[in-house]
Amino acid sequence: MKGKKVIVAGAGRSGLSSAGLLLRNGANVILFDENVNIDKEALLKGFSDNDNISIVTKELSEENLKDAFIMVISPGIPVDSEFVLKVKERGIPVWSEIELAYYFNKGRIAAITGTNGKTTTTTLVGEIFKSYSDNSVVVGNIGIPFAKFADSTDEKTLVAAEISSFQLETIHNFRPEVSAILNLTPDHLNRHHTFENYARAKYDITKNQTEKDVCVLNYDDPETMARKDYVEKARVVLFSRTTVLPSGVYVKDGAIYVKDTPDSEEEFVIKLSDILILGDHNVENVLAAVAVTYYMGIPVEVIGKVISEFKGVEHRIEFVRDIGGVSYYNDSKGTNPDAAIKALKAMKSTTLLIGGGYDKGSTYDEWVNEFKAKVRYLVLIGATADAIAKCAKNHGFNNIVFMDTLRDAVLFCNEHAMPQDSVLLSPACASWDMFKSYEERGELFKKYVNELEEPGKN
Ligand code: UMA
Repeated sequence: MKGKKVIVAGAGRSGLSSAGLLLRNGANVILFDENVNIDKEALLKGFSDNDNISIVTKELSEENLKDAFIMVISPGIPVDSEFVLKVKERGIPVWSEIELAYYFNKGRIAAITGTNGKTTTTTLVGEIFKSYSDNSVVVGNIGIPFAKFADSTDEKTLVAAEISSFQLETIHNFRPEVSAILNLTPDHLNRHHTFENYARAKYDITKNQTEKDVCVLNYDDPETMARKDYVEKARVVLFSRTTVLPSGVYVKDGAIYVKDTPDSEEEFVIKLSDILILGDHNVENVLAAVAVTYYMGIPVEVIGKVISEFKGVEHRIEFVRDIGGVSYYNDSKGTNPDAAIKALKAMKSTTLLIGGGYDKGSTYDEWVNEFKAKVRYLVLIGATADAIAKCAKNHGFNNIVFMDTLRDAVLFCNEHAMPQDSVLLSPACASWDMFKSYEERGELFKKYVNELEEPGKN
């Protein structure tokens, strides 16, 4: 990259880390963002005076494109945006940030994708790596760009990478040693247009893997299994919560076992009763993490011990507070109907559900079907509020209220919840209509909940 002109598109987390990585390695960077309101000066301050970087907004000029070596795009930028197509027409290769990071990476990569459970599984894999080695990183869609650390890895670095479909659309050589596809349900259809395109993008995580590599798949997920032949060369390893497999990772008599081949001895990993994170979907996440780390060479004793101490991740069915017998849960990471169904199922009592947000083109019927006797009120916010309300009414659910802000939604729930109820923020939608990210939405929810007064206190 030394002396090369590289366009980095998107001045968010991914783009800033890409620019930093490129500058450290001698490239001349044009940081481009379509948003004319970004604060160029503040962004430039993040780089040193002698860095070879300029910032361009709105659109790329002919001069900008001239002699560009590659363009690195942030995951939030659709590959069919006008400027991306223009760049491609010029013959300028378009790389995802993950591809750029891979170019500089020397470490051993375990890459995890799937519709749901990615963050929990990647975090657990990262914890297992950390316990085994003092040379490991957790990166990717989880919020820490791979580009930030790629050039400080060495041959021994264990990399736990959460990878999204957006990031996979523009990989070229990215090749994890172990990949995992946890499950596939419709998500991001406004971006990928069809479920098949989305599933293909996920399976692209395996496209450069060789016979030496492993791809971990969920035996219990029909959409994933229906496409297992998309894996061209990697060895497929299955995990199952419901079936004792001839080989792979599975549950038997209330415990998790791993068995390398049908002829090998089965190895005990952990009893289900020793797992702290709740719900069947979390058992699946644990099984996936066992498979990934086992095939990265981590001893089962280490894997079992770390799982027994793992308490889960922020914004995913996260208990916030009990107020007068009402339990508040933050599931801001429930950004699609499938994730939101899992969170609702995990609630043990009648629930006041806060939902709605950015419109990704999802359908809500399956989610709404779960409301039945469980949801006391559906409190809707955001761009999808009307569509969700319409869908709920079609399914005979009418206890719906609309609120302008998340704070108002929390206040409504506080006023209307009865002792023993749960209040759950699990929007089934992305956050981008009202918030910067699901993290911001979750942090604000927790802030508003923590500001509520205990009953009887005036
Ligand atoms: N921009 C444009 N044109 C566009 C779209 C965006 O110029 O068409 C600009 C915006 O003005 C903004 C920048 O691009 O300045 C934002 O880029 P981005 O949306 O890629 O956001 P980042 O901050 O770089 O965060 C990205 C991921 N975001 C998305 O995939 C939307 C983060 O995943 C990821 O954690 C981060 O890189 C680090 O790798 C978030 C996410 O929501 C958590 N992911 C989706 C999900 O999990 O469902 C896929």
